[in-house]
Amino acid sequence: MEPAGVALERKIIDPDTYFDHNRPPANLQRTHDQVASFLEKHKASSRPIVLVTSGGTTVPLENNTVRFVDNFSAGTRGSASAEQFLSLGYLVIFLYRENSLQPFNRHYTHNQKGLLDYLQLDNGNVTVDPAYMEQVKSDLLKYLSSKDRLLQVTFTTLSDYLFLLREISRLVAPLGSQAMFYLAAAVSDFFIPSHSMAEHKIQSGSGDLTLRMNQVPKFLRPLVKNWAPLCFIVSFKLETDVKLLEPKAKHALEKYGHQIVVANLLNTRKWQVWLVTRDQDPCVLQISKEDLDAGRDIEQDIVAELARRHKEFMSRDA
Ligand code: PAZ
Repeated sequence: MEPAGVALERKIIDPDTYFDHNRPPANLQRTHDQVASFLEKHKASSRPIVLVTSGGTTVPLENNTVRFVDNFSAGTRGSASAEQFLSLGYLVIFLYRENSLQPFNRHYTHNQKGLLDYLQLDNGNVTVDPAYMEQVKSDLLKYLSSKDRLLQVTFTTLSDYLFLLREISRLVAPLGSQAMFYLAAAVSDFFIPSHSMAEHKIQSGSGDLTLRMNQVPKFLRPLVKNWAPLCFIVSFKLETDVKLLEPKAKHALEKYGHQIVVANLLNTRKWQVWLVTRDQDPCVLQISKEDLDAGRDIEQDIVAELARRHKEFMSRDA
């Protein structure tokens, strides 16, 4: 049965034509230049590189956007993973939803405590509260020692994300197996094309609102086949029904031909994931409740395992 108020139209839009009919984001050219100079700066380093995508996408309901459809993703997975990749020596391009969590800073911008809660006034000088000194020092050291290898790029809407993903993929693609794509962003499956959208704020005077949304083209296909065919590509699959998780992850691998799907469930994603490949049984990674409560991130294990597999992938190519 269709969800109330939402009419699903079975019309698949070709990924290639998507870009002809939607507006590019204002930061597209700037991002191109920043990524190109980041790659140039680190050209001689021979470090592996990863593009981490993070956070949810918004889907506007009006061209002059007042309202939009969004999703739950806070960017925890992506930002924690970016930190782990940096600690393993990777160059990281972090493509994240504006105002979602960022590597290192995420520890000071979450709901329970903000930056000011870590500070105190000491005879008119601002200092770190001694209770948090060790933590702040450790986060600051990690940040300072890796920020040169981190490039952050923001998106807000689904369309921004897709344009930026294509642009960055094409720039990174020449690095071949040395580059990993870690596609943790929660990208909307449905959208309203610009030409079918209301131009101005939808008025409430005419009663209930019925939305007709198109299916977002599957961009993993052109990414794997055309934009970055030689790179190591890790996609993510989120479900709420455990029965669907493995079959859908396997189906994606068969259909797109990339290397790994990280599968997770909405309610257990912070402590359990499955790494799914085409020809092996899924590998379960999980951490205990005690570790989770003590602040350990499962991303440490996910990234360590993926980096190991990426190394094997690179060595096959050597
Ligand atoms: O951002 P977050 O830490 O709250 O959630 C992470 C996640 C569940 C969005 C990610 O692990 C994921 O599964 N991304 C892909 C979602 C999907 O399009 O199926």
